[in-house]
Amino acid sequence: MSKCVVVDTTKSPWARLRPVPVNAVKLRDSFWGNRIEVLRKVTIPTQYEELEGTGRIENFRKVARGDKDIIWRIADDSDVYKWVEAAAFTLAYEYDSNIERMLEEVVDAISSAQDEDGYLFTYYAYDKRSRWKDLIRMHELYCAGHLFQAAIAYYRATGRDKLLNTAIRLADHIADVFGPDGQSGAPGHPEIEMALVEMYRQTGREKYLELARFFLDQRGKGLLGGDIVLIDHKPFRELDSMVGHAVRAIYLCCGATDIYLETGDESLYNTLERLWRSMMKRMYITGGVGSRYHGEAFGEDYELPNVRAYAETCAAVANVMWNWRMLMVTAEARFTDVIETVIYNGALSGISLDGRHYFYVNPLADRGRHSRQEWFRCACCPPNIARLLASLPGYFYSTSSKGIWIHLYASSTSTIELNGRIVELTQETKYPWEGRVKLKVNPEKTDTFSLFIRIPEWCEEVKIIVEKKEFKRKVLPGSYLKIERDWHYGDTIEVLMSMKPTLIVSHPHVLGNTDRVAIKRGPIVYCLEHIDNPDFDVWDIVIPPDIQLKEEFRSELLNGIVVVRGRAFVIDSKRWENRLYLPLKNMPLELRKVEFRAIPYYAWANREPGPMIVWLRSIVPKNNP
Ligand code: FUB
Ligand code: ZN
Repeated sequence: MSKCVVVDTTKSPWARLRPVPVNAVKLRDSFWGNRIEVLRKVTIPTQYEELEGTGRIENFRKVARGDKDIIWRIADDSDVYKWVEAAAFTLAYEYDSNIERMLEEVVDAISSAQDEDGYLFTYYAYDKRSRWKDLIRMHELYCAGHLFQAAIAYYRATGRDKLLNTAIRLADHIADVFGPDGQSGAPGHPEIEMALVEMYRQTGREKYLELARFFLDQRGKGLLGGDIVLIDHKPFRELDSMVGHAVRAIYLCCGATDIYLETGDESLYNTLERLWRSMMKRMYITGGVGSRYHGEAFGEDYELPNVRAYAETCAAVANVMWNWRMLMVTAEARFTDVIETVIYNGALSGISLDGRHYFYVNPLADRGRHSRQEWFRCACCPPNIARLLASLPGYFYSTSSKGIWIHLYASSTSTIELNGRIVELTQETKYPWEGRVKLKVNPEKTDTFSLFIRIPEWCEEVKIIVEKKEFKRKVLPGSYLKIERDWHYGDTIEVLMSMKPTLIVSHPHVLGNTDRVAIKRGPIVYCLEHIDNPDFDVWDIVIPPDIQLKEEFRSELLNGIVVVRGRAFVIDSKRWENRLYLPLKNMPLELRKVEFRAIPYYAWANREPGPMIVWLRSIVPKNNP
């Protein structure tokens, strides 16, 4: 099997880090290991059934047969492509004949629908005159991008080039249509930019990189109506804040980062840095982004409503993809911190524990009406979270000429190629429930290199023991600690990260979180759900700031979680009776004492419906003037 990497920066001149393939990392833990098992056994097959059941795969076959009774939806092809990408990574990770069979069927269906000139988009299969005309609304270029990514993943996973040849024919067709000597225009929904760069990496054809750059530079000229939601109000390099449709904006940044990785265009990187800093003021504690329902868009700085949080699952997935690319450029841990936050919280909440129900939007407070669905009419999120989970093993490590970079923690065995030699690296840990990680380094033969160990930003105290001796250098949270030495077969390192429940407060301008705290333990954000706290309304809770939080691992609950418990108060909202407002002097002051239990946010809505809340009212400290 070839090296099934997610983003191939192996030869990218401006990449500090190189990828480690998905199939080089074997997760043996009960957190991600189980998730990937459920993905293989449940998610991939049930999504396949949905794609068949809703006619999305059949659409391709109908086009091949000349059957005009197809379903007209502008993004349906992309759902199939994202599923192919997810299934391909799943297959690369662990062989499964069922998945291989499904994949082959779907690949045949897709390829059979391609026109002689390379065009492929079922919506316009019979309407040649409309092709490439409505770039604002139509998803032709977006779907093409997803096809490219699917084809590359399938090729890297299986070595089979059928879909890659289909992708090449489509990419060539698009390159014939668009460009400085052809049609102008930019995709209403970015995606193709990063996919074209990956096509360039896969095939070596420079015209794909040029085309990606062309599409990026077409924005801001009013070709998409100058619409801010479509990020067409300014040229990319002049953007100073993250605005517009969140998935579109972040995919665009992924493409721009990919172009930077290949070209070193500083003006792009400066913009990306500005946009990333802006996004850090527009991101939920869960790593969710795109807070507005209207336009599925970013809000202003600190505009982060909790009940009406949009925070689409696709935007969380995109957030991981962009931060990964920024990490490849810089090797800076601030990007990995975001990745970790998103994968354990705002993205993971998008899929149920049973692997077959999904959230499209991810609120941070709810009255019990929001529930995961088996599918959606616009079904972008299910296959998107599937492709992220399927490729996750490829996010654990990177290499550079200096050594191996450890980004994420989970019990695992990995085989990593470093400067032409093999290093086997194992992790033993109960992460994310415990902060102790034991690393074993097994180089093929004794070798000098560095291990770059990520110390998460949430970790206030850390101790590192290398071969039973404490490592004395100062270790900063939110950084990579470099340990350079001669590594011998069997050398061990222990990373002891203190992990305790912590109360977090927001920037005061996040108005919805005024005088509220959230509970975080390690990378995991917590919430209160009614089912664990049946004696009171969880929206009524009041947390004393000096609360003693207790933690307890419960193997039988929600596939095994650490529950955080504590004693707090509740303010009785029933005392407002039917009124919305009360004079302050009439506000009920007597607070009832309660014991509460909090669970990880990602695991909410997996049992019976009921109110849920992340940001908990807290008592304002008394020492104010
Ligand atoms: O338009 C395709 C997808 O549907 C977008 O990426 C999502 O935000 C949803 O609008
Ligand atoms: Zn989505």
